[in-house]
Amino acid sequence: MGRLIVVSNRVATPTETKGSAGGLAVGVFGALKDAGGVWFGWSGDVVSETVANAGPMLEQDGAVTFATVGLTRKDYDQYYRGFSNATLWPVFHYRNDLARYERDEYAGYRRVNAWLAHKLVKLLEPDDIIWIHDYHLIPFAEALRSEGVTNRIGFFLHIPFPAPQILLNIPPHEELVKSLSCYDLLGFQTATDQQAFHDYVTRHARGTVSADGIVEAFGRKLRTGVYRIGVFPDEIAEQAKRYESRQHVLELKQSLEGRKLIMSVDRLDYSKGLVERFRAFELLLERSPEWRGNVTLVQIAPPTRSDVATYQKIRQDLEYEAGRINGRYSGLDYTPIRYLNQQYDRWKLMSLFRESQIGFVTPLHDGMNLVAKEYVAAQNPDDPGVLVLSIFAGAAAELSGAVLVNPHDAIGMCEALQRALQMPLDARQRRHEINMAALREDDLGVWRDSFLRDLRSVPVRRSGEGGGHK
Ligand code: GDG
Repeated sequence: MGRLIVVSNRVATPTETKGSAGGLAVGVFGALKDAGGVWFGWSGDVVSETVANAGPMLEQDGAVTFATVGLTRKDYDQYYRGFSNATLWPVFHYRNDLARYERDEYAGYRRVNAWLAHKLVKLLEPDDIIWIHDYHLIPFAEALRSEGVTNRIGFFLHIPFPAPQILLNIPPHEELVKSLSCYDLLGFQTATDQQAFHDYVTRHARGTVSADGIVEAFGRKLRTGVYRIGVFPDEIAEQAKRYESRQHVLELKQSLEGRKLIMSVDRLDYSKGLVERFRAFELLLERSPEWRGNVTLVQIAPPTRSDVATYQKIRQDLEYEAGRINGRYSGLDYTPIRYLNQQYDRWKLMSLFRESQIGFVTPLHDGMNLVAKEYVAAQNPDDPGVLVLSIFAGAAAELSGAVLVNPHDAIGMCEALQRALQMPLDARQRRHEINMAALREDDLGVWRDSFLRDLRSVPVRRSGEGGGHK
């Protein structure tokens, strides 16, 4: 079995993969350790051209090499802050209104992909299989192919793939899909995302899709599949329980003075539906006076991409909403929304989930949403909380024990909260069991192993088949 090469925009550090890192780092690192290989990507640093060109920096940890490069300011602005996060991210999350398109940023995006691919080529061996992650790296395989690489290359998209009519908003949409066709295997979070890609291929690229998911487009043949990313539920359950008697949990309990707790955790991102969520909570206090003073919403939202203008705006909007609602409903000893703009330790978060009666997860669009899965896994099976989940999270297709809501329907979300707050124990336990069974069936190991198994089974290209489009 050949080595595994993982490429993602950011690379976890060896320490992060061992501590309480999030799902992806743990899942991917497990596979790397088993097969041996390289994890390649951006270090997260913005550096001078000389330093960038000197990379990659190599760090060895057992059979795994961490290979990272720095980006110059221009590359960072065009590839990361520009085309990835101000064009692809909003459009793929159906927020064309927040997207911009600049030709030079797109050129920078392709240039950085080609440059990164060129750096990786030197580290490759003939039997390696290559697994590329996410929207920052769509043209990566095309760049590798044009350097003559014939290894098997797979791509997993962590975010939604938009319906064709939405994708058309990005002027070079055809080039992007053509680039995707250079992979051997394309993985999506849900059947809806896979279908959207197939629809583009058949309606806009004169391609074909066979019943078993083989796509022919732009003179290439590739396979597509659905691989639902998951968590390791039993590990989360164990850690959440272990942390429940720690100081921070006791302090929180004491400060709640017997009030019910609703927990939300998201990166501070406009796709997560935070403003809509706050307004639904406000409606609960407005329409159900009996809950005033008796329920608290804790929203943890660590800032991300804070140098992208749309992220500064969502931060302001949310601060305004939290202030307004708290101004309206606070008492001398009661603050309805505790809004925390900071990062917390992973296991601490899981133990807070375990203390709460509701996990309120309401993205407007989300590839999967791991928080929803973590919330379920962290519950005490003897007295589980209820997950109130948006129908627009990929996780909604699996977690049929959740109370599903449409985040655009404030009254509907408010009614779901009322229902969840009053749900009897037997109904909560039934829902929890259904959700836990789904998490165990499709855990993080299944996601990783099934993708890699399918990628390994793709017929290998003959040399000469590597370059460009036929
Ligand atoms: C993308 C897709 C897809 C959050 N705050 C803290 C913290 N987190 C952790 C959560 C969770 C992770 O970050 C967030 O994952 P999500 O899946 O919810 O969302 P994205 O970051 O948007 O991830 C998404 C995912 O990729 C995987 O494919 O599901 O749809 O958008 O694990 O717990 N972790 C710590 N402190 C925090 O304050 N330690």
